[in-house]
Amino acid sequence: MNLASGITRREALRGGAALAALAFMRWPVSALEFASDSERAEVIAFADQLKASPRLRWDEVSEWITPSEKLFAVSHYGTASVEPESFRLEIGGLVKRPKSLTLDDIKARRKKTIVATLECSGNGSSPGFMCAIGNSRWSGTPLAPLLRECGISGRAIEAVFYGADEKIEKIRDKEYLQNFARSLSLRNAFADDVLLAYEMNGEPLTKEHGAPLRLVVPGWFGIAWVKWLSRIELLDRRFMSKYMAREYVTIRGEEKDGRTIWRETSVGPMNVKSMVARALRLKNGTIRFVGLAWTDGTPLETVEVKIDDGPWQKATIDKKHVSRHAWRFWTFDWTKPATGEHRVVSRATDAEGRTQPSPEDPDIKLKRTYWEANQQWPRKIQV
Ligand SMILES: Nc1nc2c(c(=O)[nH]1)N[C@H]1C(S)=C(S)[C@@H](COP(=O)(O)O)O[C@H]1N2
Ligand SMILES: [Mo]
Repeated sequence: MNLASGITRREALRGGAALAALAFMRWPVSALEFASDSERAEVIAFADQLKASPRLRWDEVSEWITPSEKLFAVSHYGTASVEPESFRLEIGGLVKRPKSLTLDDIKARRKKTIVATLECSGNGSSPGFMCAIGNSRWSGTPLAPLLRECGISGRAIEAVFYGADEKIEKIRDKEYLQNFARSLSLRNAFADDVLLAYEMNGEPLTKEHGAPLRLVVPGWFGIAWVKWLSRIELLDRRFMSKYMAREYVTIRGEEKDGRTIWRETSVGPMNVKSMVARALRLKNGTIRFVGLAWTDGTPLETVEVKIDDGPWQKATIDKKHVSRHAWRFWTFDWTKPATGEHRVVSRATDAEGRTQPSPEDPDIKLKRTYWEANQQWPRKIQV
């Protein structure tokens, strides 16, 4: 069987460094990826209609690394133009040694490359908002050592990341020019693999994805990955911008002692999630479902598939495991499909025992804003 990237299982088992190197390459793919020549598959279109991002559709996802031109983009204040020559990253606020860095200063620092899945927190919230997700190779310099060099005051609790994009926003009835901005607690900002990134998939960042510099926060929803990064400010209190505290907030209820307690939180780490991406009919009549699963960086434990009202059955997760922040492909073979219309759904569980909820789960039923949507997504198929 061909796996995510087109390598056969035998090749995959040779493993090791060669595998890691292979995983970074791109393969030309056919629509029949995930089935061998002898299995000779054909794609079965799902009967449900999902409007996807104009760049990517679930049934087209066949590469582990999303081709750069297929990655979605979300820019709330339009696309900022930042000249690399005049670019400066200012680090200030509660630091003993403020800094102003050129792009060359940043590129001269230790370079690190990671593979991480970028997902908009609205992804999968409705049939009209799908595939705002992709898996990319990000290169840049780690944030933590740079912050340490600035000598952070013991009073600081947060780092605020400002983009160069700006807009006039109304706050309590008055208008203010605002830069797009999000904060992370120091604990989250110091996490391994948080990068000041200047490359995506081995190429300089494009303008729409945040050139010349963006924040990469593996395991966090896209809103935290500030593009056109221009300033970092250390604060001794919680930062409350529009995209921290008024938009991108999740309102969730919890039933307790006969009443509902509503909790409003800022969008944060990603949730364990999976999706049935496509269906292949093999020559022997088996229907092979191919899907994806991802987490906040917690190891993925299982993916299970349920057909109609049948039991949950374990899918086979692709062995390729180059990065804990990257999505993983999985497959499930339905060996005796009956003709007619069927419903197929997947659910992922992480190593902490957190399972992707069904749409009827209180976790989703009592969620009143659309962000952080990780409900199971049933697909319809006509056999
Ligand atoms: N400066 C800035 N950064 C931003 C945004 C923005 O509007 N301005 N949008 C955020 C959102 S909501 C998402 S989902 C990701 C999308 O990243 P991409 O456009 O590179 O795909 O960028 C985030 N970073
Ligand atoms: Mo987003």
